[in-house]
Amino acid sequence: MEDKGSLLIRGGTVVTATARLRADVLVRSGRIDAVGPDLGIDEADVDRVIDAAGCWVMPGGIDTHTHLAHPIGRLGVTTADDFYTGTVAGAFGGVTTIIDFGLQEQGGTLTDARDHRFGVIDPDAIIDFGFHLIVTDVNEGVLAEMGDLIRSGFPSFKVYMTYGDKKIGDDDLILLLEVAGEHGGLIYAHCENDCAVTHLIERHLAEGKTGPAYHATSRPPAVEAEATNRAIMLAELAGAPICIAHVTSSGAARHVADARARGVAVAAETCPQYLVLDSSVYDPGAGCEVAKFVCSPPMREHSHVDALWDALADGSIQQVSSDHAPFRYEGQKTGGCDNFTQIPNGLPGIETRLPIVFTEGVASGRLTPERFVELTATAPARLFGLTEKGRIEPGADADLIVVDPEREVEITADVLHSDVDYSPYEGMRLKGFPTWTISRGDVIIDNGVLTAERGRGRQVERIPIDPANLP
Ligand code: DUC
Ligand code: ZN
Ligand code: ZN
Repeated sequence: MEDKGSLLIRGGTVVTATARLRADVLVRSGRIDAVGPDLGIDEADVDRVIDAAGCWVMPGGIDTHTHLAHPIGRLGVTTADDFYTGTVAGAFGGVTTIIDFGLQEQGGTLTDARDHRFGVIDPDAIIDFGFHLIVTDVNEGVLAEMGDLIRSGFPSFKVYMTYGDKKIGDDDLILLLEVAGEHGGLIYAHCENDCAVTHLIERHLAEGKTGPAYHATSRPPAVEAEATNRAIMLAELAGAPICIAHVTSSGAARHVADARARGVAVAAETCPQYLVLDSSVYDPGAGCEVAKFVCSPPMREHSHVDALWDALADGSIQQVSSDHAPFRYEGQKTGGCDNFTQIPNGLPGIETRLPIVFTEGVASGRLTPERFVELTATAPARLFGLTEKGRIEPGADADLIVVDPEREVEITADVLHSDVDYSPYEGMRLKGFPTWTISRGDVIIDNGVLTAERGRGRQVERIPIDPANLP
């Protein structure tokens, strides 16, 4: 692997969230040292030169929503990627930072959730990482811990408005929002109406509608739109910022856009699966194969797909993350062939996130290259308090990808690096995979070859969130 010395990336098109220019990038000691049209550096004076002619040089992707080595207690399964395979897959897909999760046990503290997670991540991660703390049990102790956690680099807290024993109610959500708002924290909310989901699941099962395809009809768009609006309203009431996780529907996107228009500090993300797949994946005729596409919220009818692209282009959704929650089809997803409630929810996607947004967004003309960078790197950094990442400027961490915009890859599970036996995107032809991925100046994917040492990833610095500074 490249050691920390100097690296010159010569002659590429540097794309940032605000500009595109032909420039060299000089990296020294893991940070960006200089960027300019012709830095006039003698190749003999640097340790390594990458010839980026014909390529785009962009900030490494920041994926703020991954579930690696994540236990789903109710079903007794854990996501199929650990922090090695998951971050390797990320690096091949141009990701240089992830923000994963630390789960509070019932009766446990958030500090324990944090400390437990370090031991799981540190030995394995090859890219930099942070994690959100998932609050499942709100009590006086938890509310008292939050200020110190926020000030010590853990400013974001995930909440589930549904999902069995992980769910919190509105009463607890208000308390969390108030405390987060007071100390510079950010609540990151999975929004689905739990009463409606529970009722619809029971009704489906009572009517014998148990196959995987019924997962989607048990969680229709109104379930998401209602909870999204409620979460935003509670945040407005508490005077706290909020980020809405994985927006999938036009109704939810409209609530976000309306709230932003009236000045509420709300941000939102969507994910690639909702941008290129639609509800046709839930074809009852496909039998158990449908389980490969079971995630929550589910994919929607095609009109919602168009609405999400519009929301990305017009700024009402600010970031694209993967919600990478990989499960193997054989042995994990197939556990629910006869009962959709037993299918672990989630799709693999850390490696294909940038290529999907690049291909379907930039190459197809829906997004500018600058907007691509904003959605996949610069905005996520700003939203979650990552001060050193997501931009190509002197002083920033040298987290970079070099992409040949014409190179196309046909997707199969075999060409990807996640520890799963399928891809939801089999057969798609995607551009936007990096030829080189650089993390803090180390070339970790070198012309398509993994060169990173296991465990080289570091915890990222994160600062409290200023609601006035949301993307
Ligand atoms: N949704 C999923 O489908 N998987 C992981 C968690 C989530 O919210
Ligand atoms: Zn979620
Ligand atoms: Zn998730």
